[in-house]
Amino acid sequence: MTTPQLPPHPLTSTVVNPASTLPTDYNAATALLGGALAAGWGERIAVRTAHENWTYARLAAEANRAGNALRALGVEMEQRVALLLYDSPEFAATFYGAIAIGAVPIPLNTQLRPQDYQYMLNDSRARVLIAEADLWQQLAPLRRTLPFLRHIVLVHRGGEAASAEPGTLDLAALLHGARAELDPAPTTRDDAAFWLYSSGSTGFPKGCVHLQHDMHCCAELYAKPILELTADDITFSAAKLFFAYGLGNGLYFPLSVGASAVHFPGRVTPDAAFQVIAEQRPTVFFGVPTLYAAMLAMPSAADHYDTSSLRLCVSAGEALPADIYRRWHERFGVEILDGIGSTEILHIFISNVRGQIVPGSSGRLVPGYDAAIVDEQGQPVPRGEIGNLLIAGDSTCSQYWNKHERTKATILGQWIQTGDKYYQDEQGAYWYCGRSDDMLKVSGQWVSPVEVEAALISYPAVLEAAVVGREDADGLVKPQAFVVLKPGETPSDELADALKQHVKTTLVPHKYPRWIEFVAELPKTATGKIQRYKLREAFAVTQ
Ligand code: 3UK
Repeated sequence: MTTPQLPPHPLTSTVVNPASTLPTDYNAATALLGGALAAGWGERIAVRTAHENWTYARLAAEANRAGNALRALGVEMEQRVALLLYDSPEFAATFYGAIAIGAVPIPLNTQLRPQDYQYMLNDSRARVLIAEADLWQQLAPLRRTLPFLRHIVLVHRGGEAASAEPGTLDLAALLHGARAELDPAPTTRDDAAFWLYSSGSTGFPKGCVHLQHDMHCCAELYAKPILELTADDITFSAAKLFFAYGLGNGLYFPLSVGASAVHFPGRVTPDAAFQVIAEQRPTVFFGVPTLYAAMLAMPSAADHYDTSSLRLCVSAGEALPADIYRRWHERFGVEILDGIGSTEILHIFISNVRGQIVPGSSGRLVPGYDAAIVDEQGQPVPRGEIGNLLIAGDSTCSQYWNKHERTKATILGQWIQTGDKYYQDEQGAYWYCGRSDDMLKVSGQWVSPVEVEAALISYPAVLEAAVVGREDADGLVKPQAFVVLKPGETPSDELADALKQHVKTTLVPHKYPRWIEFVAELPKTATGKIQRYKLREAFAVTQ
């Protein structure tokens, strides 16, 4: 890969840096929760679930208890605390409690495999893992391979015996025994606050180190001006809190304006989404294109469920096809704002705005961020031409933990390479044109073709496999596999089904190839590298 030259940083008057107005001594947890109490929001509801409501006062007290409990376990400033939790008030309390003592929470995706957790726990050297008791079950056999972990703290839901797990502690008991007042750690606005892991095309996930000021930037630049979020709002995010997208939607956005967040611990199926909307009456709903398409596919949803509380919807994770936008608007009378964000930049930096939506586009630059579209040499391309999208903005992570080369290849001074191909039209809207790597976004989540190919090849009948993206009837990208069988093996629909099942169980379900085509051979370079672009062209599939 050639490293592009830095484009000149366009220091326009629209560029504001919210972090520069923060005091040097700054702690994101005390700023947000202490700030909420100082603003007189103590009795407002911060987090709603089907079973309970937590006020801001309760959340602040529980976060302090969590911070004190972690300190009592020996956790010090800068040490990592991994969270393997469902969306819940406990997630909020432990996330902010860890930040308050200067420790660094790392929310982990609850849908991964044991070996993924093993990597992230050892890469981060987390001292404490706070986990759902049912999720810990699958990790417990790996306990001996996690040398940095000193304590495992479990959240028992649904009345399992809290003492059932030897060698673990119980979060409820720890919180119960801890003081509700806390001396916050003397962090600065540029200290690490939390990490989020982001997966790549090859190699291991990368820990994006986010700083104390980053959440403040996203709330000031995006949530307040673009979403026009106020204390009257109730947010509901289908994307979970462990995703960068969900963390803003369901935690620090609502809390930064005195609003409420609905936390739903389960899988957000189209049915569940409608039910939560009808029961909890959120005003802003955050989804991904696949979910909007699936909700639209439920024939009489608009008649069965009351969606009248919604004033705004948001889509991110992958491009929202114009057709889905239009059908949703027609059916439910609410706009969907499509915007592009990333784990590295923490939240959305290019977005549509209310009343000026350009369906099918990602919208315009969020004021406070800068964008440049450059060629392979790093030179800006003329307006209307496709190039690599670079973004400058103060919510960008400081580094990938322990991955110096990857950090240097991605973060170029003020600019970060998004890995996305974009063009900007004459009116200023940005249009997504695919990735510059072979990565796919499926249901808003990463799929590495290399990983799916490896899973296919691990099936006895398979000799070789290549995976590319292909659009389904809704214009949403799903994996398609081209498979070469071993001599003597015969293609069949049953074998195709077996291969799909095999990928679903070897990897996580959303990664399985929706179409399997058996071929005699794969196009390759002289050095044996699969030419995925030829497969995309030959079979008229798009990224
Ligand atoms: C793609 C989009 C077209 C694009 C995310 C915070 O998705 C988020 O973070 P990830 O790190 O992925 C980032 C990549 O996903 N992408 C995201 N949104 C769009 N492509 N249109 C979109 N609207 O390739 C980007 O580089 O998982 C993180 C907040 C919002 C988010 N979507």
